[in-house]
Amino acid sequence: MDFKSSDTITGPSQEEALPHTATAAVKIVIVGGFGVGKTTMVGSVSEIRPLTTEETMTQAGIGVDDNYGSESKTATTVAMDFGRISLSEELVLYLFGTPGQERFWFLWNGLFEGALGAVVLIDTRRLEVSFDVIGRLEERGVPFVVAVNDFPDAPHHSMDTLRRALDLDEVVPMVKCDARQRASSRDTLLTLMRYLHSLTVARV
Ligand SMILES: Nc1nc2c(ncn2[C@@H]2O[C@H](COP(=O)(O)OP(=O)(O)OP(=O)(O)O)[C@@H](O)[C@H]2O)c(=O)[nH]1
Ligand SMILES: [Mg+2]
Repeated sequence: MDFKSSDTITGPSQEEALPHTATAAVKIVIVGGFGVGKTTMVGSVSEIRPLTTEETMTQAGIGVDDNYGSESKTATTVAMDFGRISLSEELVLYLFGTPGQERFWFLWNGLFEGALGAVVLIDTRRLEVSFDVIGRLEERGVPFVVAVNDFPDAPHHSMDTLRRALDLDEVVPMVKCDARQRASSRDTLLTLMRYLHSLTVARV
């Protein structure tokens, strides 16, 4: 069989190669209900071209899938998002975004496997879609931070009100976040890493 040079699998580009100084790799999951911005966050913050598994939302999903915001949203994640970010020369985070549509939630357990922590994205217009996600993380003992996405027509609530509505423990960090902005997504991940560190220190 002929093997054309164009078929050759090439390695990662210079920017995409893992820094040789990296000594610690951590798996983080980005979770939340349908359309809260998980794929957007992985894409905005990843230093490698993110892997996405988005499929077009069609009329076949009517009555089955959540179609909130479907006027502007045309695709939904059907398996996972994957990206990578180096937070320092030594520390690399591997990011896994979960699918938001309920019929793909069975994939969550696999995606949570081995995760050190999670970012829960919430949309204040639809807090109820976050309850299941938070419940599952608590069940599995995966520590998480809550990032409140600022959607244009979303009602404004204080962090205290949101904390009560979500029944969050007072130690769980809450931050505002614009998943479209790299700096904001990065700050959210730094908050998570600081929180994970504080939990480790508290345990010693
Ligand atoms: N205003 C605002 N819009 C956002 C933000 N994050 C995401 N969006 C928009 O919200 C829409 C949905 O974002 P996605 O990233 O596809 O959401 P998702 O959570 O991956 O959706 P599913 O995979 O279908 O559950 C997109 O049009 C984004 O541009 C944010 O922080 N602020
Ligand atoms: Mg998605």
